[in-house]
Amino acid sequence: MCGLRIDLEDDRITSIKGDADDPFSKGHICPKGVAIQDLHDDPDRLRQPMRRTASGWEPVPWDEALDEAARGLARVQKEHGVEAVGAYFGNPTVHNHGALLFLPFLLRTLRSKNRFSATSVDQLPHHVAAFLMFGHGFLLPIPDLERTRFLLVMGGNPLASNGSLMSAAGAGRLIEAIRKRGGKVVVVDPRRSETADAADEHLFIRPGTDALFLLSLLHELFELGPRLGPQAGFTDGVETLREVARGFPPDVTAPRTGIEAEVVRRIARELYAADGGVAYGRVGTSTQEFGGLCQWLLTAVNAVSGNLDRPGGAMFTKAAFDLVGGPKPLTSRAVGFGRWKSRVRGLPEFAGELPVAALAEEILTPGEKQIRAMVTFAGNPVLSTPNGSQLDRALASLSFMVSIDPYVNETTRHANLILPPVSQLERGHYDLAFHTLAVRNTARYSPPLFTPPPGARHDWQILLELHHRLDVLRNGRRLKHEAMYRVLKRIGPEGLLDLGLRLGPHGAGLSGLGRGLTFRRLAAHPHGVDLGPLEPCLPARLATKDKRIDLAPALFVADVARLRETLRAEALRSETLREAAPGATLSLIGRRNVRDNNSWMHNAPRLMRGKTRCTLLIHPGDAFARALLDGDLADVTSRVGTVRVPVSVSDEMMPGVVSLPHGYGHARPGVKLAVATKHPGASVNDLTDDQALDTLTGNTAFSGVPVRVERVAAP
Ligand SMILES: Nc1nc2c(c(=O)[nH]1)N[C@H]1C(S)=C(S)[C@@H](COP(=O)(O)OP(=O)(O)OC[C@H]3O[C@@H](n4cnc5c(=O)[nH]c(N)nc54)[C@H](O)[C@@H]3O)O[C@H]1N2
Ligand SMILES: Nc1nc2c(c(=O)[nH]1)N[C@H]1C(S)=C(S)[C@@H](COP(=O)(O)OP(=O)(O)OC[C@H]3O[C@@H](n4cnc5c(=O)[nH]c(N)nc54)[C@H](O)[C@@H]3O)O[C@H]1N2
Ligand SMILES: [Mo]
Repeated sequence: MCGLRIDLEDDRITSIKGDADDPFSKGHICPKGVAIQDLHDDPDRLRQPMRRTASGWEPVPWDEALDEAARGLARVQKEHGVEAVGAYFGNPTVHNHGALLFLPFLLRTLRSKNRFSATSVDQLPHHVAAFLMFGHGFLLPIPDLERTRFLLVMGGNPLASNGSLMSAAGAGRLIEAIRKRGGKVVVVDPRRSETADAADEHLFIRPGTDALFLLSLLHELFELGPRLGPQAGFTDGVETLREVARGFPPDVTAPRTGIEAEVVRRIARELYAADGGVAYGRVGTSTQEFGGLCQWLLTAVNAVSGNLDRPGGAMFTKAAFDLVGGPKPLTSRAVGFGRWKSRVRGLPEFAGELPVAALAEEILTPGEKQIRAMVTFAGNPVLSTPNGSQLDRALASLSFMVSIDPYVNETTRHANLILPPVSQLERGHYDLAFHTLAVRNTARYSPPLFTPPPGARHDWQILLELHHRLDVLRNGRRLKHEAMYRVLKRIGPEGLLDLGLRLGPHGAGLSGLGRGLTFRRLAAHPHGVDLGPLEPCLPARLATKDKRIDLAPALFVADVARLRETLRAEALRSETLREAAPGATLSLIGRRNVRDNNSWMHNAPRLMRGKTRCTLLIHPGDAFARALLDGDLADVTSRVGTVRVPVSVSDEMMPGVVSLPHGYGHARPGVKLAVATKHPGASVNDLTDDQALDTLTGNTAFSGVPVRVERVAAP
């Protein structure tokens, strides 16, 4: 989302800077933006399809590779049924408009219900809450960062992440601006993060207890008197919500959360009194045992304090390409929840996907509909999903696997075929997803910087070709399909982008006669166009059938009983989490650093200079109790495994809580990442538990894994 200004001499990049004329990012850039050139130049980046053989990888011509991939998948489906092929798509899919627009075609021809993505190790609870309350998984309320006067951040570290589900550029600058205009920023986090350091106030909270804190906040807001404003006329469930919150006064929750009752009351009063305030919760409040409840309650807090759909509060975007209200097939997949369940554990589907925590068992457990082949697209689930070692073993047992990815990494090393797309600088870029989640309405199309080498394929072309070949293998050549395929092949993602922009809320219409946006008009503004601040839009924008908001969806209200159990002294953890490793008295959480990007940019030399970042942060008291000094090696053990990492002793951690970043663990055999394997680190997901879930939504609970930490004696 940050505009880049890239200077070239001939075909050589001489500098990459933040684009000062970009209306969204205004010159901001982070180290990953500069490192984009390392990706393009990376000698380890695959430039042609590769086939795994007994004697190593060999290059394959494109047509042969695509035929072989389609035949392999079709064969498994013919022998074992459509569900025998599973699919996983990872995070970079949403940073790639070609992939987002063409992946649905492949998924539709695969016809398998065994679809998984990074959503269920990330923001699934946000989607479920938005779906149940507003009628569409993508109607996500976004903090109006530019105008708010009170920002409560829970489980997010925008100074490292640049803001997530509130895409911002230079989150530090925006947070500083809140304080400069007399506003206040409070961060609730088991770690005093970079964002906490930049805030007015930081409160430690025990991992996984945010829903209790939020219920107490609601309890206090109801004491102050709910204030729905214009929404009162189209909002249901306020009284039910009041009843639910009644059971959680701050005095009852304080001993569990670690946040004193008096502080909760004060925060409620401050939010209530602010002229535009917002409670915002991200990864830390969604990748936990009560992630669904957290996302519901965050929105409830904003609604009851009068801050939903109000400037300075939690608002909805009006993106130029509208993923919610636009025409099919340009809108996001049809949403629905729990229409089918995973085979082994019975976990619910959302928007056509199953929780990825169930992927390994779906491969490893014999039976009808067992997954025997996989397609992975832009994902590295071996490092990014819980109990990654188990998934590693599962992938090794498949009879066929195709990965669409530029690298041979921890996941793709198991593929029979790797189909690599062109580099990030060889394709155009429009932020289909992130414009929809941004703190300001803007639009920008960045043209490709370099022409791809002859014969290279874009992600969308690979997806379209696989779709077409599978379709032909299954159905033979059909005129209607053939015609569609030819049109798509010709217009590509830029053609679909043009349609979406024309038909969007700022569009010129199909005729193009209006003054609004078309692809050409947008492309004529390479810095991007400003479409203004977030604007109130309810009830018109609601996607519920009755155009009403449900503040107390029955599924969430019922799930509160599960939360209540955690208030009992003897049931501090759920059944699954309680069978921890013996002596596991510390609680493990994750973290992000501005120089990392999940698991896959560790091969960029620019990002890997300096000290190792894969360290276990531990409070001085907890270190003392284990005779650990800064820099010592420790073994960290959970129910599912042990990793060995250096410790960093720091009072930025809450006592009893330790933190390890995700995305490391590159020492696995066969990984072809020359730089990353020199800084391998350990994978936190060899500790996180595939059985620890938010059982309501199916999202993985990364936060609060019980672990034992022991010093490794010097040899
Ligand atoms: N413990 C713990 N685990 C976590 C998290 C956490 O906070 N803690 N965070 C979770 C979150 S939020 C997420 S989103 C997931 C991410 O999980 P994943 O999406 O599975 O993992 P990434 O590390 O993003 O891997 C991206 C892959 O895409 C490839 N790639 C990059 N660009 C492109 C492209 O343009 N086209 C194609 N075809 N491939 C490309 C890379 O080579 C890499 O293999 O991790 C999750 N895992
Ligand atoms: N530099 C960089 N930027 C990124 C990414 C990256 O890998 N690197 N990944 C991108 C992706 S895919 C995503 S989804 C976003 C995520 O964006 P953020 O949500 O901002 O991600 P984190 O920095 O992981 O922040 C999570 C915070 O939650 C805290 N936390 C952990 N457990 C709990 C808990 O139980 N309760 C509370 N209240 N807090 C808790 C952690 O200490 C941490 O400070 O970032 C995106 N941006
Ligand atoms: Mo993510």
